[in-house]
Amino acid sequence: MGLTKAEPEGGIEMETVRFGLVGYKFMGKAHSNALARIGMFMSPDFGVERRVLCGRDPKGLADAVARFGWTEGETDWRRMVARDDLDAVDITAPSDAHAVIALEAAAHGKHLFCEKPLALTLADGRAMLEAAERHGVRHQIGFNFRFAPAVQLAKRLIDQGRIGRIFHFRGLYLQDWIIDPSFPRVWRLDKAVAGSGSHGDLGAHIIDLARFLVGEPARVIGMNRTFVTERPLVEEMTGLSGRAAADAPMGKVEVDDATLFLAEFDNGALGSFEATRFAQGHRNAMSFEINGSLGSLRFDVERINELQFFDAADGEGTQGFRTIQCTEGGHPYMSAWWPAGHPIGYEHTFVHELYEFCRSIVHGRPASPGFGEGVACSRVLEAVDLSIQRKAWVEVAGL
Ligand code: SOE
Repeated sequence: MGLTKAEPEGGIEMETVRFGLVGYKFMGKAHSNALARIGMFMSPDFGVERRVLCGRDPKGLADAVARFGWTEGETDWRRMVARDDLDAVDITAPSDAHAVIALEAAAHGKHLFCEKPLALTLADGRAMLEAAERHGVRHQIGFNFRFAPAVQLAKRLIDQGRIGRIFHFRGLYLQDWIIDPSFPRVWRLDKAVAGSGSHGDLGAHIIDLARFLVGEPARVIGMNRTFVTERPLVEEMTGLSGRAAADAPMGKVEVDDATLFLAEFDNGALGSFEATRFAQGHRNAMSFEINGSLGSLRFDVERINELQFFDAADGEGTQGFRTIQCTEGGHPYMSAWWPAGHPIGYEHTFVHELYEFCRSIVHGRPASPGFGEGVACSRVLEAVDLSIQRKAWVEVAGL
């Protein structure tokens, strides 16, 4: 699958990755912004083109095409993925559409980027991975927090052995946007569309970070709760907001509002995971702490530029968690942005992940994290669900 050769600019031929994007709400906006920033900040040896934006509502789509800088709008994703003037398809549609779009786009030889969770089921995720591999296309899943420089530093310190043998991983993803029972049943609360609630939407991120930084959860046991079991059916929704008519009919909520679980990792470390949308006061608080024999690390997305590091090698009287500002040129991606000390934010993690995805396409190498990481995450998600049903530990490897 060749890439277009843009018109030589000053005699330098650039390859251009031409994107189709499915979805223009919250994640579609984040991805549109990211694709627009790559050329300006990441100084790539390739171009990135926002060619076709796809969405169901013609009016909303036309507005998004204009505001997010896309060349065209398309209401039929099947027509879009069949186009021969696209190299990559980026899927930010609700989770129930991930597999069907990815399978068809792969069959048309399109490189694939897909938001998390990979699919509604482990089986669908496996089918997406198999199709991408069979059709020889690059594939990457949107675990964007891996691309925060502070998380990359945590990975580097762990790989260097700076915190030694790991005993604990503690992951939290706390939100509170649906604590009001009158908040309507948007797609993230509809089991048929989202598959799960906080578990797949938020838990997926902390599971992925645990796998990225600590190891493989080998066995898990969990519990969950749906605190509000019915909500007004939604008229119109966007991202995390929604509006329901005063006399809207009510619909059952069958997804989890909170899921907590324990894990034993393959390397003997212990893990605790909490994903909830009912943590009053926490709008989007994702954090983790890792404790080892030689030190500890703490990360909190609300302080996304910082990594807290406790180094047991520090002398008596000088020990304590130090705060490392990961805003200097030596930290991954930071030299692309601003001078030392100027912080970046949540949206920059999307720029970094999509930049790496484009590089994998242009340089012909596997993208990371690939769909295989999404499948591994889905195995943990499903093992936890099984453990809740069985009220017993479940071995992840068996799935
Ligand atoms: C909604 O809970 C959401 O947008 C998630 O879907 C994202 O993955 C997370 O980063 C922010 O919150």
